[in-house]
Amino acid sequence: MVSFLQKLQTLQCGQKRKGWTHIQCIKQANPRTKDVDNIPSTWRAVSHPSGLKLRYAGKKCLTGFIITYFNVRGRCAAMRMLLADQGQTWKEVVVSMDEWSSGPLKSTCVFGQLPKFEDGDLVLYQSNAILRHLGRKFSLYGKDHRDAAIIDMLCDGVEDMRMKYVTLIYTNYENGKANFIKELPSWLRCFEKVLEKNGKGSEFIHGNQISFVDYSLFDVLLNLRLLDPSCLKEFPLLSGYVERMQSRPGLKSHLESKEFLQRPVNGNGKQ
Ligand code: 6SG
Repeated sequence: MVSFLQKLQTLQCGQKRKGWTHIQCIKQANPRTKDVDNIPSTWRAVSHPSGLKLRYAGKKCLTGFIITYFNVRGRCAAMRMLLADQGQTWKEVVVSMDEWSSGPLKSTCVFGQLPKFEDGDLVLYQSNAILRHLGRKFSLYGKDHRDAAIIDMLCDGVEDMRMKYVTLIYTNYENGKANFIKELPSWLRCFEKVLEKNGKGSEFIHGNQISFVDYSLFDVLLNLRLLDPSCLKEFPLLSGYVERMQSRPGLKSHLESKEFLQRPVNGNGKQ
């Protein structure tokens, strides 16, 4: 039997509706309306003979980028920021928790996890690999191999900080939050020092041009600031860095978009 998701994938690759930036689908017969409530009113609803109800956003996507993920910022926030800031459009395939736990998608994912990222016929998993791919594609990987090595090192440092945050959010929020906030400055200080050594913090995290790791660092810093609004106060360079990043026109309009604002930060409602 053709599953719900397989039907969606067929449709998404099909001729008629190819190329829209956002797709969200619901089973017509499913009485749950939760997913539907989050869809902006500008979306168009289309009934399909397959029994699916599909909604399309009104913007065409010409790039072939498709992000398949849950309805959260989570591990896709940085790649979405990168794409928006680089003037790219992309398509979102939103996977509901029910679909993930009962459908076949998980078994098709290389590591049994999302996000999945498609760039035409290239299919990638692992959020940092996706960021690196976009870094190479849009020249966001420094000017030479030495820069690339340092950017990789910084990416791993951001990943360590992100994992601490993710572990707190998903496994120990109530009991661990106070201690996490207490230890946070020791992590942030590392990045403050990196900025200090790079043009006294007036530029990006490495060199004088933006790299893919800037989007990841910026995303984690925004999350940490949500968790503890005063966490950047003792770090003037990081505070200035966040201000500069969020004033970039492409990022500013992304951060002000309904798609960004309405998407929960994490999958369990904690932030
Ligand atoms: C979770 O961990 O959203 N992928 C997640 N979870 C589902 O079955 N190293 C890679 C990478 O960088 C990590 C991938 C990441 O790409 S992201 C995944 O696939 C699984 O493992 C965090 C996130 N969580 C929300 C979520 C939806 C369904 C399962 C997790 C909410 C939480 C638990 C149920 C509902 Fe839930």
